[in-house]
Amino acid sequence: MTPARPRPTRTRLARAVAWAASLLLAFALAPAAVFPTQAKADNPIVQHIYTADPAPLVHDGRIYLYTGHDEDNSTNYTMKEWRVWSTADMVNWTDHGSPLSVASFSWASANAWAGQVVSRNGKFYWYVPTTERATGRMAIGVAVSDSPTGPFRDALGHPLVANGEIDPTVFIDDDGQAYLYWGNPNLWYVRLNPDMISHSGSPAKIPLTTAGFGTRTGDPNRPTLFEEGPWVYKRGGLYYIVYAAKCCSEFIAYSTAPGPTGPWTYRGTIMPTQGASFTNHPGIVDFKGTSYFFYHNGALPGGSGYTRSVAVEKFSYEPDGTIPTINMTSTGAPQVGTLDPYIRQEAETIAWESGIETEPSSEGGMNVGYTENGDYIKVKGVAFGAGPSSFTARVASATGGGAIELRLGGPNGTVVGRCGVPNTGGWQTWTTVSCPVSGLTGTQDLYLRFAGGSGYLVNADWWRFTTGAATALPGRPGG
Ligand code: FUB
Repeated sequence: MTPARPRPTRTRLARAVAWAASLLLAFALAPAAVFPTQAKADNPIVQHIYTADPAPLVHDGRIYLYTGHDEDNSTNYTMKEWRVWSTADMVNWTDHGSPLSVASFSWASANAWAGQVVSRNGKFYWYVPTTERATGRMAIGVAVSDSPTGPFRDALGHPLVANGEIDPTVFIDDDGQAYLYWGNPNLWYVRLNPDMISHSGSPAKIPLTTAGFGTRTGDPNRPTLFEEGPWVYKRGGLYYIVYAAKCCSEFIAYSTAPGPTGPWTYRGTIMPTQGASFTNHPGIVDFKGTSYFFYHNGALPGGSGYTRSVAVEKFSYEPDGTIPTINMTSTGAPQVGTLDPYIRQEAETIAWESGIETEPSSEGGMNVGYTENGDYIKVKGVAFGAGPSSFTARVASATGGGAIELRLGGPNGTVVGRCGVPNTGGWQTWTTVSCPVSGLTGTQDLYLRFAGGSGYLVNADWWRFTTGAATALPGRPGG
């Protein structure tokens, strides 16, 4: 019998109902491209929780993606924590969990909204908007860590700036001067000191002129298109500010300037109003020679303006620096390189999944859990080369009787290996199992499918393949 173990997030039933509802809605209302075809999709990037407000950071050969987390059934920005994901290849994303939450700030009471991480002097600074308990108004806090995946701690014990406005972005110019920008309905900036946790001078408003930020009609209080979510960077001597425009629904627009504080010139739309979320939120980086645009929509089952999902598209600047129109897709960005199956890969490194959840592992990092019969993880572009002979995984189970099936061609495709998982004595009591594999050559998408009876089956922390003989380890080869 499966011990009582409530799922941390969506239940299978809730997902199924939401999925059916979203399909009906998709056919009735929306462009098909926004709703993923599961076999081919790489967008949205994360499928096991709702994510919002993407903020990418390139560091040491990976993109670290910082997001918010819309709680299941959120109906008004129910957001308690921030999350971190990373990738080396744009399609297989590792879940690093939540190293920062509202509770990390003793002075905050709610609302883990749109932030950004920047790196300086070997440290990582996470600027976030959250509600200040004392005033009930939004303020900007800053947390710091020695690692891009945390843990992060409140750097100040009080807000960095507090004027009731949101959505910080930080840009460090070539001369070393850092700027913090934020705002809704205004657009503010202040110079940060080299310590990145204090500022010099007082916050100033960037003039929101129609020449700089376009013309909004129908709202005399907001004559320009600037709404929220600024993202500032510099490319080829030109300063860019990309932002959510108009409300609601929002689209993504941008302006450029010869300097970090302007004067700004409105340059038009990047991403038109699309998707099932009335907000959108931009983040742009260059990675391994390609430019990427991150955004959010409501493309997951049950998705909406309060249950959003982050996604990514590749793009190229025009020769004059213009950003082209970018549309939401379910295919996402192409893979850059391949995944190496002969080194340890985290089980929570996922291109696409069905049914799984993740949770903090007692051995560090995260593990995959709450797996039931038929749940699967797809890992894309795995470079097997001449082929492995065995598969090894770090697993735990409080029930036993489950197995990890290795399949090619799809979650129900050809079985190339099957590793049985015994009852290890608990969901966080880990052991290593190995089993022989055959027929794995070249570069292939790999499906790790959880199989067994009813109830939860297997927790998985990491896996790898080897080319030598399978090591005799606990577990039952062939399951
Ligand atoms: O996620 C909460 C808020 O919604 C963000 O701060 C805004 O940018 C909008 O995406």
